[in-house]
Amino acid sequence: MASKHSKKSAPVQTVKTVASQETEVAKSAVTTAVDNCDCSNESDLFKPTVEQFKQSIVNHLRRTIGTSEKKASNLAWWQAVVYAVNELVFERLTQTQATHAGNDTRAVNYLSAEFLMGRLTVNNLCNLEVYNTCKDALASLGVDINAICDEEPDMALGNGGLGRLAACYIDSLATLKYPSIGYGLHYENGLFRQEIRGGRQVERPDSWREYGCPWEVCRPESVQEIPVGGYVEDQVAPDGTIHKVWHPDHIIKAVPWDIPVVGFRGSSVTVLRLWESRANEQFNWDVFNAGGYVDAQEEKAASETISKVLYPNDSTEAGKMLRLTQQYFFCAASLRDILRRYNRAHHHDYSAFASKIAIQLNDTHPAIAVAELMRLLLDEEGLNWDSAWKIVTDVFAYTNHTLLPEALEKWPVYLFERLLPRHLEIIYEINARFLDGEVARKWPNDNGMRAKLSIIEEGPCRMVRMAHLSVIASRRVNGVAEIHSQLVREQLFPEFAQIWPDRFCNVTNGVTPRRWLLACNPGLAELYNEVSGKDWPLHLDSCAKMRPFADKPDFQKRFMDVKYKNKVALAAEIKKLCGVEVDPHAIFDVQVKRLHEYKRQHLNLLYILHLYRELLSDPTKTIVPQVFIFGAKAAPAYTLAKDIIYAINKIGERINNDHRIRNQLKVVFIPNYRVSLAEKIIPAADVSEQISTAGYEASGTSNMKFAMNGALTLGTMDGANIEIVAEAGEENNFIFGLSVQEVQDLKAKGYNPWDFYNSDADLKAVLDWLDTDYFTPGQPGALSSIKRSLLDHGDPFLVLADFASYRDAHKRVEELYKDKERWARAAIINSASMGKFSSDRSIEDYVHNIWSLKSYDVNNK
Ligand code: 26W
Repeated sequence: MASKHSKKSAPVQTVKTVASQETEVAKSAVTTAVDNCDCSNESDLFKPTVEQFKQSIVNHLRRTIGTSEKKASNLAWWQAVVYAVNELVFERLTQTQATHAGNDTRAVNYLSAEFLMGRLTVNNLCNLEVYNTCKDALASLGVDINAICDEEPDMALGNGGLGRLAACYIDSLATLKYPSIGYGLHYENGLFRQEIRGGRQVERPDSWREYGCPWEVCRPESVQEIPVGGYVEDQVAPDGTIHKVWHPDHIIKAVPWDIPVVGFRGSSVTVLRLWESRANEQFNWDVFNAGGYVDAQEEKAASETISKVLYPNDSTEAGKMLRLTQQYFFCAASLRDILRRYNRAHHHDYSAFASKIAIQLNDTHPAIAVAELMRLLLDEEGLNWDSAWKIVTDVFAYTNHTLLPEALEKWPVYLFERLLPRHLEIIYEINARFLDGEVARKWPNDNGMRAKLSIIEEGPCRMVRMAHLSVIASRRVNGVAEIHSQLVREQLFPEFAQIWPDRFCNVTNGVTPRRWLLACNPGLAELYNEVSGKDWPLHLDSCAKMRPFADKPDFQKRFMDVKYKNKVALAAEIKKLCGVEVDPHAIFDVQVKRLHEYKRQHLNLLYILHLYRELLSDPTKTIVPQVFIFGAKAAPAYTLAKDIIYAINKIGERINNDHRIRNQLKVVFIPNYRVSLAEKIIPAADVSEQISTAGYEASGTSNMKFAMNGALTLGTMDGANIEIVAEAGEENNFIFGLSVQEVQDLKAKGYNPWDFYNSDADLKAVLDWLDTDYFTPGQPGALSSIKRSLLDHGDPFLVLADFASYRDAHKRVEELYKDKERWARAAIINSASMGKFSSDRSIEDYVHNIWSLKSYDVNNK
């Protein structure tokens, strides 16, 4: 791959030409909201003219990629555009880093095993306010910007909510000009690509950088060496003190790849640094010389396996050595990088460390960083325990993203013994001091309490509880929505909250309005430009200015026209991807998210069966036409989740081809749901299905994206749904089902799903239908596992208990949709009420309650 900064390519001129910029914008035939932000003169960022941008693209096409305008494929055009954009981004990156270095700033280091970035081109063009410039430049070359942007593979380096949240937070950190860096893993294969064959999910590898990723830049000067395995030796010093010396049996090379993320209007650039594992050639050389050529190659392969693939589980812990190695590998590399930068200014004087550095643990996946920082400070920097522990407990903070017991990470002690013997010793010491200190003081001689709070879970296979390690080492522990944070404090960690009441707090999640409104829904963004002014992507609260328009018929029409156009575009996409014809006048009812029993896609499916049955029982019956749209990946080993995908596809097939129901009902499963698809689906949704069992969805973030884009929420009182309807009004949404308290009471009392099955004839009929071969001709029982889970296996997520209430809520949806004005009004109010859910607000909460950062205007000199 050619270098990013080809010396031969003429850089675009760094002269500000606001006037010529405006002329170019005026020339544009179609002006969208994205286009419009090009001509803002809010920032002092350099913006090229159309001619300059065109020159830059052509130069890169010819001189960086080595092709010509005539021969270039869409992929080549896309790469050339990225190189042209990168000239602007790198300029700003240099300015950002100079500003931060000059001020010896305090920074947050966001450690996350996942960053679900999606595509970057439109987002970066938009944030730099050169989307229109680029579009016109390409048009003058006879190239359609949409076609080439569609060439970009998604960076799917995450499973779902937690990974996408990290990506939104990087965007907000850059936009709000906070010194920050994201650290993660440079997976060669991101989340699997999903194909649907015969209705079933098939996982294919996702090689997102097979042909190179032009956004990333390798930084060989910051390579780190990471030790693993081996044993610990106790060395007695002449003064009698014992020094721990770790003799690792492997060294792995950590190679950093940087992806610069530019904030809105180029405010600042935050780097995402992803570590790739490589064999340490120097180390292998000895084996090689000793005649072990093949052994050396094997060792090379093993080292390079570490960053090969993202684990596709989003709730069950794999318990695999490789996953623990991944976690340790990226944390160790990141901490060395942090220490190296700190020491450049502070020369191994650690007294200012905690005032300069905050480290955020995105769930427990990076929790091993706690032990690794202790080890670096004790063994390599020579600090004593108390000083090192003080630093550690001052810098770390931990975000919990799930209460599911099977998702709480525990690692077998024997894995630690083999991989991280010194870290295990440190964890034992942290644990002993905690149990003999805080725990003994609060609950003297209480062995039950010691066992309960210990980092080590005793049993036939002793385990390290990563959540306990995280809580003990962190100055703040936060949940991701009010209700979730309350459950974290009261039910997950009640004793820890008794010891440290001030440690627990809430930061409700948010999403970036730049990607999830401005870039993905230009039609609606244009309306916001009109009513709220062009700064709304920076101050989402100002969208409330749209609320008074909710009652105005002509505005309602414009709002719903935007929605309709988005639905037409999605209908075309559905035709292309699923071969199914859907009517854009129908209700687009959407459930897109990972497939999990607690998210209850099967509750949705039971309602669809109910509706289908109603239509079949009365062939003259007319309903509001409805399209049920699903998108979901299942963890490859999660059999029931995969069966639910199969059921959606088979039931959809039968319904979509049943002429008796006169196209009033359609069911589509869009394969390979990912960020770039979400950007097309969400703006076209009428109804947002957020139907988790109350108490199980920590927050949800698509619920915010849907509401922002004018969908009405059909949901339970769970996660951030509660806060969303508090902002937008319960009367403008469809709330149903048991509350968190009611779920817990019912479970405590003893829930029996058969009671619901036996007392609701409609529910019984749809469940029994699953045992027939109606949807899987010749294969009776092919869908029975769903019924079995709901009856024989006790329906752990109370699907049957919520069915009737869900069915009623759907009827309310249908009723309201018939009243075009009232629907439009509710849609507008939802969209206009989402100010709170900008990730900028979340980041400000982190900054004020956890990180204590200052923002810096980037000096453009
Ligand atoms: C150990 C395997 C594993 C992998 C990932 C367990 C758990 C996870 C994540 C914590 C799952 C996840 O993405 N959680 C989601 O985080 C979002 C961002 O905070 C929330 O909005 C979702 O409610 C939560 O399910």
